[in-house]
Amino acid sequence: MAEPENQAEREAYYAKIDKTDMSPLWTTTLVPPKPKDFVRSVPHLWDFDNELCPLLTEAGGLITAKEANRRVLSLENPGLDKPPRILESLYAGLQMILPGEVAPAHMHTPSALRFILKGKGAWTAVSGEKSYMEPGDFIITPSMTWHDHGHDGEDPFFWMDGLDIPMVAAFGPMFFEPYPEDRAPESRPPGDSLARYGANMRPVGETWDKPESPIFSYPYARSREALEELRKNDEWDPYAGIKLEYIDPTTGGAAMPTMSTFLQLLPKGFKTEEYRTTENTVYSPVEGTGRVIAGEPGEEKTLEWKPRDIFAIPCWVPYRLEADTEATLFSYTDRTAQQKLGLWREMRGNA
Ligand code: 1HN
Repeated sequence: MAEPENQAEREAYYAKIDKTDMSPLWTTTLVPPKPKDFVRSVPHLWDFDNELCPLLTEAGGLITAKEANRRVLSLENPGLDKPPRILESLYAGLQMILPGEVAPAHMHTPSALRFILKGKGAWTAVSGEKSYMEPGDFIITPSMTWHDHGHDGEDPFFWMDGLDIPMVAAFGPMFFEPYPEDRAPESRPPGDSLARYGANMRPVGETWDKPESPIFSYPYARSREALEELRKNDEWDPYAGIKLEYIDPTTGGAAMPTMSTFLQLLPKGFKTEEYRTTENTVYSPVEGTGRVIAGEPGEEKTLEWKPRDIFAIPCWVPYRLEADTEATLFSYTDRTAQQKLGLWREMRGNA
């Protein structure tokens, strides 16, 4: 492009405006044409057996859960700066609690989910209801609900924490409150919420008007059984295998207002067709091994996965999943938030 004849004047103007609290829109690209010109996070995998577990186990010898408040390693996407985020809109961490420890009660505005990876005998209490956690269970800790964790078992216990911290941070309403004691009082017996709302029924005379599901623990055994039943007569979706979403039974929508969660089954040897979505997606395989091939044509990355690994697929990055053995994968995304804001899109294949 030819230099304008008033170039020197323009530069003097830019130097002047640079000293103010303004900037010219025409010299910046605030709204590029495609997510790939804007999204900085990259597809990435954290290996549980070789990386996450040994490093968090080491932290177990250095600091107690109580002293740390939460003994968590935050997963930092290599494409993003601090504060730690696994993807633009999502936080992920790996937490470990040791036998006899307590992670003291607190609450905060970010919504949290836990996906249980390994161990036996640990429990969490949410809104006064205690629940023992099993590998594969999906548990929610809604915004501003008291929660504490403990461990009556014998071996280290691990889970993945998924939070909407970057979304809350974008708006500003970040609040955190510790409970004055280690444990918040138990006000309901274990199993209460699942009995009230988890049997395709609801208590007559009770209304539920909160923006999250009244069920806070979704046991793996039930979700896995549903997938097993469906494989008998359902078609395999070429883009997802058989995939179910965890829902709030009072609305049919996502279990939490900002994050959507899923469990999917891929049979041995299954290869999904290429798919992309604006959703930021975090996967954790539960059963089986395979790989994900993610990236724009010519820039694809192959990430090999196995149970308890955690991998992240950014907004609008095309990807395919391959299962070497029968596999189940848990995932959480910002789909429901994007849908509420009218932003969500998907693309199956190239159309
Ligand atoms: C938190 O409160 C928990 O309650 C886990 O277990 C991870 C990461 C960032 C901020 C708060 C928990 C967290 C967290």
